[in-house]
Amino acid sequence: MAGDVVEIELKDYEFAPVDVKVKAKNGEVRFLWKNTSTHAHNYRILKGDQIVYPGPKVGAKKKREETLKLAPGEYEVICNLSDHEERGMKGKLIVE
Ligand SMILES: [Cu+2]
Repeated sequence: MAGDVVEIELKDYEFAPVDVKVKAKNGEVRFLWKNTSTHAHNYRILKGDQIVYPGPKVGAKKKREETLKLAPGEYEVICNLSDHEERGMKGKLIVE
């Protein structure tokens, strides 16, 4: 993915894009989450059973921008609010 900021839309009930591949800069990745839906969502980053980033709630129609330290590798991402993961809010994050 080109650009300095990884932009991810939070929708009812999916991430767009679902899967993200990004090159870290100095071990960091800058994210911008845009919740365009009418429910709160989050973007929790997991490595196996470990929570790498808890993913604070992003309220309906709100944005959140944050820079995260992420080691290269493959991560799972979910929205862990309510039953959103089962509804389809999950994807992959690959950091190079
Ligand atoms: Cu959600």
